[in-house]
Amino acid sequence: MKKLVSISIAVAVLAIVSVNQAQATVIQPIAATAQNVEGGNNQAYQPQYTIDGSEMSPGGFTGAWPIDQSSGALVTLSSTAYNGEPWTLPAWSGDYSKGFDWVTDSVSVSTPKWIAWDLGATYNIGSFHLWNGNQQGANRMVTSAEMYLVSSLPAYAALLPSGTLVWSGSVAAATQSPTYTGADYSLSSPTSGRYFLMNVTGGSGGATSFASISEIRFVAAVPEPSTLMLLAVGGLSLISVASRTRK
Ligand SMILES: [Ca+2]
Repeated sequence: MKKLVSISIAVAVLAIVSVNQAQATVIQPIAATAQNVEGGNNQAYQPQYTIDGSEMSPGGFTGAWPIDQSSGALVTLSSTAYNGEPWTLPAWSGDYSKGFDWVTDSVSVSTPKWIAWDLGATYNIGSFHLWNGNQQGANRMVTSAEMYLVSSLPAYAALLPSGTLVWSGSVAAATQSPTYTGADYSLSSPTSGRYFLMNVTGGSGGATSFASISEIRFVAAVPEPSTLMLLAVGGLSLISVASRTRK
């Protein structure tokens, strides 16, 4: 009986530890492409600026971002120079080859406005965290979009590829302040895949303006806490039964 009690305690402790460690894994995509880029593929508005930590602070991208290593939570992300074009920043010294965000061509054109990301490996994705355009002005944000699971990273200017719709909805506006932290968006259900594509369906400037995205990260689905809790409860019940039997 003593052995059973020890095993039960071990199971319960393990389960409780697992619950505490079930933190989300944040995935930084390794590559991005887009259907179009403002200004006929302007190099300052390229899709890769949604995955490189550009426009993020404090102190710029340090490598530890966006996860707070002690708490496992997304840290506060913000613009180091919101509401300013990249070349107005001293850090960029007029280097037009560097930017902070992806900017679509006019949303009025009939071709789809998509941006796609390669996560580098297959993950079971539960949600994504998106920072809407935070520096291009109130009329340059995404207001609605769809997210698709696709089989590969499409080439620049390709038409909307076939894929599985995994999310669609409104996209919250950026605050255009240095404390802007973006927002979480949960997929309809956890989706295993490597390539995800966002089709922009609406912009804050209406049909004649552009829309922009500052940054994105994908978040892996975590094991159902209920399953782990059941394990823990099961273990504790065994302990309870065992101690009662001993009396
Ligand atoms: Ca960026």
